[in-house]
Amino acid sequence: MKTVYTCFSTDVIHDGHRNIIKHALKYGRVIVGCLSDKEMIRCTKFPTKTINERMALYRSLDGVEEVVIQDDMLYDDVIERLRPDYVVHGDNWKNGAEKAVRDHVEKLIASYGGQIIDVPYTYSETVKKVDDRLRERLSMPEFRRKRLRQLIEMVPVVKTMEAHSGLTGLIVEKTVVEDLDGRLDQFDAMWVSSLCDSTDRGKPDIELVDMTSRLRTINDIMEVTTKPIILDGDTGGLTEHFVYNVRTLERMGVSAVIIEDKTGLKKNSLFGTEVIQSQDTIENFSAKISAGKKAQLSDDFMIIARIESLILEKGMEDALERAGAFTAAGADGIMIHSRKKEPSEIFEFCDRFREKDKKTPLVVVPTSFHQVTEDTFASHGVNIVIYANQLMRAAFPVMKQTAEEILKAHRAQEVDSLLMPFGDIIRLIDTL
Ligand code: SPV
Ligand code: MG
Repeated sequence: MKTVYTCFSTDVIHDGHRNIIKHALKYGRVIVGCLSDKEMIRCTKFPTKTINERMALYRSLDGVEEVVIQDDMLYDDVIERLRPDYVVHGDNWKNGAEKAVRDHVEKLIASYGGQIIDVPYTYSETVKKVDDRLRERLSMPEFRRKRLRQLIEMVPVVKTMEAHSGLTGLIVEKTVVEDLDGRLDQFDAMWVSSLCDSTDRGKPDIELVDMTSRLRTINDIMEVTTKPIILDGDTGGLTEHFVYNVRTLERMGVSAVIIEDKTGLKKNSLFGTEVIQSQDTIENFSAKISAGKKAQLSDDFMIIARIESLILEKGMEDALERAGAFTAAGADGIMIHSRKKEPSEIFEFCDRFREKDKKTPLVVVPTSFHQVTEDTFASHGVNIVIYANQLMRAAFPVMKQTAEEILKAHRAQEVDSLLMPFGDIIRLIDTL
């Protein structure tokens, strides 16, 4: 009897999947692969069911003999293990993002005489409705809020990109790339930066843009995305205000707020000691964290403590002491910041923190030490990497140059090659 293999990466079974199984059964015994969480996420499908629930779902389908875990979106692991005679897939993978995967699989199985069967993709109203409903569900507060904690467990590093508007939110939501081997990748979460949110309004990053305005930015982003949001909460403000804001953020479906242990008029950390910045005491800041945790209603929301000791040149011991104290006060994660180009103090902090604490999530913002890759951070125990301002900094120079060129030429033709064709912008924007 021949072996037929098909890989599923879905939480919901619809006619399209049943059709695949029906075709597969014509060729032999059917084994279904269940794509692992981390690979499903890289393929832009965030699982709303656990891997065990997905496997049970696939097992319950008529005609399925066995369900196995597929841990590589390129099929290397399962093909080596099972050497299927046939790999069955919807023919939509002949084009678009999955084409490289198909080419790779075809080459692998051809080496021992295996074959691909492309089944016509089921483009039906019900299939579309199931997909749309899943997406809508993911955008609901209760799903979005818990997604950050889930990601921390599921992926090696939560890749987080700043978004400061609906448009930049869409870019973070929808940008997918293929690496040299054809593996897809995408961002996991969004950072709503105080620096970018202020800059977008032409204002300095000194807590001048108030929470009401920040909430409007978050809402704009939420209306068009599903990925989890980490808010840059500056100092958290007065504890009496912070507790209200925690509840508001939770209710909206924000996953985490990061507050920094500074006090008084906040200045952006990248100024370091060039401007006057004062650090809060361990006692005060711990009390703020505890009050926030007490106010919180769900188990999903995270309050992450950001330590500014390295920025303010207070030393490694101070940073580590604060990390221990803030974790004891209830912080769900620690963000350590540095503005040095050289990453050794960040690595030392992470390594020494991890000697004592294996679990509490660690967050870094590599703006200055941008040469470090996510893998290297992960090897030092980092869980979340935030690219805090790159989209804003990318747009600004091009906008300025465009304005200058039009002024000089007294027409717009000269700048056209700098610009995205309008059709591409329109395609980025979803129509309901
Ligand atoms: C921000 O993005 O606003 C931050 C990170 O707080 S930093 O600008 O590096 O201080
Ligand atoms: Mg900030």
